Amino acid sequence: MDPLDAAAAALARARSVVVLTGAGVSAESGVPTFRGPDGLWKNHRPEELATPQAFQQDPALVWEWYRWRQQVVSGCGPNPGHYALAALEELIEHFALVTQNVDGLHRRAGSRTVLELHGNLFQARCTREGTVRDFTAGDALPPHCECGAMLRPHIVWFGEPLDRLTIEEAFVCAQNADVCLVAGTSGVVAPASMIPMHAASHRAAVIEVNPHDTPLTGVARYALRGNSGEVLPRLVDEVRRRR
Ligand code: BV8
Repeated sequence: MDPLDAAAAALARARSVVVLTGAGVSAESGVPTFRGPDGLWKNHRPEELATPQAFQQDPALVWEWYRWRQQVVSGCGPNPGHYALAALEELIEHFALVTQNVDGLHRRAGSRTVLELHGNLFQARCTREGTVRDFTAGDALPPHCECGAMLRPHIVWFGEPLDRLTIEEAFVCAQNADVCLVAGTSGVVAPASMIPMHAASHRAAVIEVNPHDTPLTGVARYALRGNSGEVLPRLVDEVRRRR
């Protein structure tokens, strides 16, 4: 059986599905990935920008990078891959979409149960009170909270822990999943990359959607090689046909 048909059959039988997405799902929306040929990190090393130390050292530089990323993402919209995942959620009894992406495109495409492991580009957090608010960076960088303390991007940087409740919920979903659908991630960042392993170790069938092999390909029962904007709509159409 064609791997996509077999993967669709597994999804059609599933009562519980967990999805893990990475930057590749937003690539066809025009949002640069992190580690691809035109990746975000190409111009900057992660240590320069996505760490608490970088923010401590030069908060204005870090905010300039995030303001640029906010501007890039504001000019982008969900692509057919995002919409396919929102449609899949309506077909599955227990469904959770766990994303490493901070661009907010899954919710804009209509996905409802979205766990944002690494935060959200359009939110900021007070460095003193910890309060989180929707925030679009303007000219005055770094921005400050009403309390006078500096605001930081509400993003999980390297070396920082993820929100405990969010990552715990993601692992519970993985533990209970019949199928784990992984799309658009290089699988190099932990603990997100451990979610498909956790699902597989609790009997889930793993489906990987990516143009290339990744460190997660080893746990995938079905490896669907291609762009998520093309593969995911075909996959969900097949699931719908079998339902
Ligand atoms: C933590 C925020 C603990 C920034 C990000 C050594 C070994 C293992 C782990 C570690 C280690 N040393 C340190 C660690 C831990 C570290 C880590 O994993 N490092 C890696 C780099 C080795 N992790 C952490 O630090 C995490 N925290 O562990 O805390 C702790 C506990 C208690 C107390 C203190 C600490 C925090 C991780 C979060 C880091 N923040 N982003 C920002 O976004 O501004 S990670 C960053 O990478 C992004 O969030 C991104 O989402 C994430 C993963 O990248 P991908 O999404 O996979 O994107 P990438 O470009 O890499 O790949 C794209 C893929 O898409 C490719 O495969 C490509 O083929 C594919 N693709 C391209 N086009 C398409 C496509 N697929 C489909 N369709 C297409 N069209």
